Amino acid sequence: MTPHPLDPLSAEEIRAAAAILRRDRGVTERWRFASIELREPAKAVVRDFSPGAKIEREALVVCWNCDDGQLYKARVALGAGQVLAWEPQPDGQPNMTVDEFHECDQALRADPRVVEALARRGITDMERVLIDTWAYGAHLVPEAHRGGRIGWADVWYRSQEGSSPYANPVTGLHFVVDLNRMELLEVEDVHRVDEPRTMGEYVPRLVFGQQLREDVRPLEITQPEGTSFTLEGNHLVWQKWSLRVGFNHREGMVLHTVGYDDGGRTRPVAHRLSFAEMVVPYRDPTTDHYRRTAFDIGEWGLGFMTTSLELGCDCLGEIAYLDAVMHDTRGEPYAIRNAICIHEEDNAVLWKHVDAQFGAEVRRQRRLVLSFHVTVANYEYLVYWRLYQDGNIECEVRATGIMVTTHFAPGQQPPYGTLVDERTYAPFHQHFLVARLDLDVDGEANTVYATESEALPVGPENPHGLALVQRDTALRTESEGIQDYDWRTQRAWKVVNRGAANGLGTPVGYKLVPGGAIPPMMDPGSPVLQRAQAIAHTLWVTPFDADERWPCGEFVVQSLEDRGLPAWTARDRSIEDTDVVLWYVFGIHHITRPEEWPVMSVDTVSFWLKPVGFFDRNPALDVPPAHRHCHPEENR
Ligand SMILES: [Cu+2]
Repeated sequence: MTPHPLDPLSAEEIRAAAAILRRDRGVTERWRFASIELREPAKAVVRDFSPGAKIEREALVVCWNCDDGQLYKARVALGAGQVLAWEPQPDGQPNMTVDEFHECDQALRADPRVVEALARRGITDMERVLIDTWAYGAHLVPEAHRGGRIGWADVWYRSQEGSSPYANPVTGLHFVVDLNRMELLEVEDVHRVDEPRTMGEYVPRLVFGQQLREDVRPLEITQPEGTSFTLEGNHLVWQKWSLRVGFNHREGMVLHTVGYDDGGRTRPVAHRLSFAEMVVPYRDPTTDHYRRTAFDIGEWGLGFMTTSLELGCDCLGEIAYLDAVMHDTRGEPYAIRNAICIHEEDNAVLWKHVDAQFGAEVRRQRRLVLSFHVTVANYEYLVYWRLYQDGNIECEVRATGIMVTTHFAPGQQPPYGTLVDERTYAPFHQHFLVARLDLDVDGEANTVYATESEALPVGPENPHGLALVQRDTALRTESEGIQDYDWRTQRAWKVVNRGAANGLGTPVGYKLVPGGAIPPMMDPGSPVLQRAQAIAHTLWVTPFDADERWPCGEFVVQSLEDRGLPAWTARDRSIEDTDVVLWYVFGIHHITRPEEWPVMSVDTVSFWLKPVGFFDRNPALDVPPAHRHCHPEENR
């Protein structure tokens, strides 16, 4: 079958991209492929594509030579078997890779200096040791190792077979590693704490004195006539919504060409929705944590970190799954089975009114959920995009997994975290997410407005002080597009097509309803903020540019400064009546709790995209009643 222009690269295409570079650019076994992904075609190509038509598929490849560290970006024409571009990136470090993570763990546990350091802590069973490698910010790489590809490592150990390594931090012991040579550079054995007696286990058989609840009866979801959506390849249609599902190593799942059928016409809402960066600064300056500033998307990649989903556990009901194809650093593809889950959910009531005379008219709310889960070492992120019958889109992220903890000596708890177990604290930290929202509201010519409420002062026109007006301010340039959340005015942002009016004569729009907005709370001089200036504001708006994808820069491993949003927007381009991209920054300000130990129940944040004058009235008037009782005889 000929692929759609937005279909992710197949295993054959990934293999071909690697082979062409090996053949034509001397990429040897001493190199690694950091990423191989589809080069998404221009919007016009997608718009004009007719099924079955022949298209030229291109791959974007990032690879590097481990001998000299030289990094290249390549563009490869897969059909023609040609390298179209081959550009050295002199001061960039590619993303961290799964292969390096595992090879580093292997190399370290085999190193006599590591064995000796652990033996000094009484740890001799190397099978129970887990070594997690983290990426550095450039300002923290030890002077002697500057310019290299350097990782630093945490050590954890399992107290018994099958137990949680994250229950037992080896406090004060870290390793500094050259990842290109896979060599241990430094053993940092800086401090040691007498082991407290903790309970960091969550697997039932290991939780002391645990008895599982016995009053939980089965809850089954059945759809006897099947689902109400169709999935053909990556094309999904559900009720009035249609879209294409994409996936890549860095953003994980991507939603393309999201449209809503309105009277037989598919009206575009969004060209592309995804997560473009995640920044997780730990707010603890002590020796075990001061380097902990994860860029989980730019460093590790949501796609590479995606885990397979299990029916009845991760998703309940009638499920359609999509697999994802990723690759290792030799350019060899592999599949992540059931990477994306697509299913319908009942979500209580959609709308209702009880008429005193004729009774209740009620509709159940149904939503279509597209989700994927990632595991980044100790933490998981669960991503849900939900489409609703009334034109709403909800984006929800759940954080779960195991918090990083540290032991401390009696009476000396640092103030940068919460006590969660005996002489054990979980450092405060933040999870900043940057959603990239390429909205096309009834076409590409869109303008973003800040929309705010203002209470008017008491006066002759407003004697009771009740008057409230809504102020819409067009954001005309990128500098005006840099916006912060404002609780006092209930600020939100509308993406408006000034050239398309609804039946009421007002321009059509979609509103970004902010949720989970958090301030960076960082000194402007903080090196972390320099690397991630994108998180300093709630919203950025840029004119679409296919090369502007990564808000903190393309290469964030060992970065010094943010080469993404602050650099692009410094040009202060016009963002009026143009193809705009919104970058929405939200997340979790994680003040840790004892209840989140030894495993953390999901912490949930979300934001919404809601039609605002996109339709002339409630578009969900036509949702049928679920049951005869929801719809009195008189109203039929
Ligand atoms: Cu957290």
